[in-house]
Amino acid sequence: MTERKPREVLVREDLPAIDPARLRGMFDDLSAIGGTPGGGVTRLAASREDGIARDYLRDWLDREGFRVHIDQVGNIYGLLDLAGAGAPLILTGSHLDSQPLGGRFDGAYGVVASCEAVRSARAFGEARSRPFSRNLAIAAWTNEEGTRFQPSTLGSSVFAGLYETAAALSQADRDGVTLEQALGGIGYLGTDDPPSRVESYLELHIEQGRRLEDGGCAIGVVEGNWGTVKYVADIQGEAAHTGPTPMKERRDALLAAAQLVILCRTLSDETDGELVTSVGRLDITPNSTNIVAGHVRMFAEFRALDSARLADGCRRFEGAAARVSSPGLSISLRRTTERAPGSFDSALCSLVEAVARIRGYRTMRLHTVAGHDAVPLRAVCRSGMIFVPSVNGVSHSEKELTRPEDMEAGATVLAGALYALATGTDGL
Ligand code: HGY
Ligand code: MN
Ligand code: MN
Repeated sequence: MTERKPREVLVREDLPAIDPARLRGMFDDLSAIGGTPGGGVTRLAASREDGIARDYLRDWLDREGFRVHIDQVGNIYGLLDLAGAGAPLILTGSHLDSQPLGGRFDGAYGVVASCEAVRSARAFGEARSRPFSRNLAIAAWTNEEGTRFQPSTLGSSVFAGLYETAAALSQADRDGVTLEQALGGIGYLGTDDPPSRVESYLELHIEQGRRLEDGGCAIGVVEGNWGTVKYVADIQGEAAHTGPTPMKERRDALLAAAQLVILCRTLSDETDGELVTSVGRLDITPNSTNIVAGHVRMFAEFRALDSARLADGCRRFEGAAARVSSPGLSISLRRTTERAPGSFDSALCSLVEAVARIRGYRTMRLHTVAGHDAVPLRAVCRSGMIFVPSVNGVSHSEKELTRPEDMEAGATVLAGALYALATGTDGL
């Protein structure tokens, strides 16, 4: 039999709708947990606020009849046995942790929409007494953001076997608190096995860029990801009085860091934006108004779609860092994240595109510059992503915004794709 494409197999009557009011209500509840006066959230991984958000999700999963598993790095799984215990699994989800003074939508929208989409797909299937051939599950991944603990996408990378559990749990934040201690402190140091037999993972997320908005499209079909390299540099100089210390005797760690910050931007400017770079955090010691900085820990990151472009930028940065050293001033540089450019599953892209078009949404194919849990998941199953527009492309900011109609569109497409995958009507 010739393979039939989703668009020939799927029909509108075969797709579940979602309840926009329920979606909005759950999203508003979650946005209030760690909500900030500026309209964003601060819900760092394994913080007290993250614990409250996790409790909220777990209570919802319990009420809706999911089996809840928590694994050794605090990943939360809500499992629905719709097709029997040994059936393959269709997984969806995202992350609850946020940036400091971050946006309400990044991660949390995907988790809430996954809940609404799976709930709707189950009800739709049961109402039509159409047998499910796969089980459905929702995941909330630990420490996707990589702001409190490095690297980012930590929980999903452990799930995918790309990062050792013990190494993940030993990661410490800037106050020396380990992930293990923090998860223990909020009651999410789990012991359950993560789910197995995961056939496909589909993540809904805000675009965090402005291509969909500029293109007038409601749904992004994410074909792949940019590559990313993230660094931590420790620059060791000498603390000294900012007054009497002769300038030529100063070993100023902050001056050295500043030179590297400017270099990062120069390297990007030379590529006309094909390489994006940033230094978003400097930890200065002693960090006093009148002490020459003795030590600086600097967090830098490089991203590009083209791996050669990324490698060239990193090579030049690493070369310059090596030249920063001078008598009394040293630098050590290490990579905390290395994410190669890659592609998501093309059949999942076709399915998302078909569902969106049947639902009447304009689509655009694009790549993600931001990292997501769907990237490490590629190592263990078919993995795909759906984007919805970010107003003005703003993210990792309290101003982050996605319009209600776009939130609804994303959840509707996710519900349709999950239902098609779980009933084997996807035509893949
Ligand atoms: O893109 C990032 O740095 C994060 O993993 N979302
Ligand atoms: Mn995210
Ligand atoms: Mn983010």
